[in-house]
Amino acid sequence: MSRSSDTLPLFELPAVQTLAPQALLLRHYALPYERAILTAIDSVLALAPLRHMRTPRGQPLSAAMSNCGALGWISDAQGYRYSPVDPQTGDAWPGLPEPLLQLARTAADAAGFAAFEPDVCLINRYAVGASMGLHIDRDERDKAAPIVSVSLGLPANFLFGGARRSDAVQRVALQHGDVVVWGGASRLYYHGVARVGTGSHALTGPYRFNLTFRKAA
Ligand code: MD3
Ligand code: FE
Repeated sequence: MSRSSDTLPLFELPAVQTLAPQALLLRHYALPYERAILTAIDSVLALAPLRHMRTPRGQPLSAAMSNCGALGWISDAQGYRYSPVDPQTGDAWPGLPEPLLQLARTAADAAGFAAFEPDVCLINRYAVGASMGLHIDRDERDKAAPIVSVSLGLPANFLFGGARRSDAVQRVALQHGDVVVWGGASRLYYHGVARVGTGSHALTGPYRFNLTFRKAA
């Protein structure tokens, strides 16, 4: 059967890309669940609104954040840490919605990390122009558990370095529905997000959302 080159691309990015040993990009993995995920995010944000946390030095973070799960990541004058309560309301963080939990477990499993049980989902919302500087996620007790990230809405260039701040950085375009599982050595690599470019997404408007599922306790 002949294949029409008007309608089909000659090359497609492979569905699974290895960014580093044990760092797997699952392209569009979350697409079938996009509406369920965004509905779950809305339900969380109704109880724990997005806010710009401040660094210990008092600078507001560029991305607005919230959390769901038994713990949530927070930053204030006291430092970076996980807290069982939302400091803004004094209440426990909203529970991790089942569709999000299932997505995180399934993606981790597909990347070779069986029995991933996250207790945190950090929600980052980037407006156009927002970014995240190079950093390492080191506030979690269990560094052997992977981190699962889900990108939604506007695309962004993800910056992925190495174990040292001076290591070369690769740029990876993360698109709506992309899931990345970060395990092994890559779990402790420097990473960040370049400024989000102008645009509007059909489901999220002028925003990029990123969910990171973590095992913090
Ligand atoms: C690689 N978020 O919340 S997700 C963060 O797009 C964070 O919002 C970015 O970095 C974002 O801490 C990047 C991809 C990601 C998340 C955690 C990682 C990559 C990672 C931890 C270790 C190595
Ligand atoms: Fe990070």
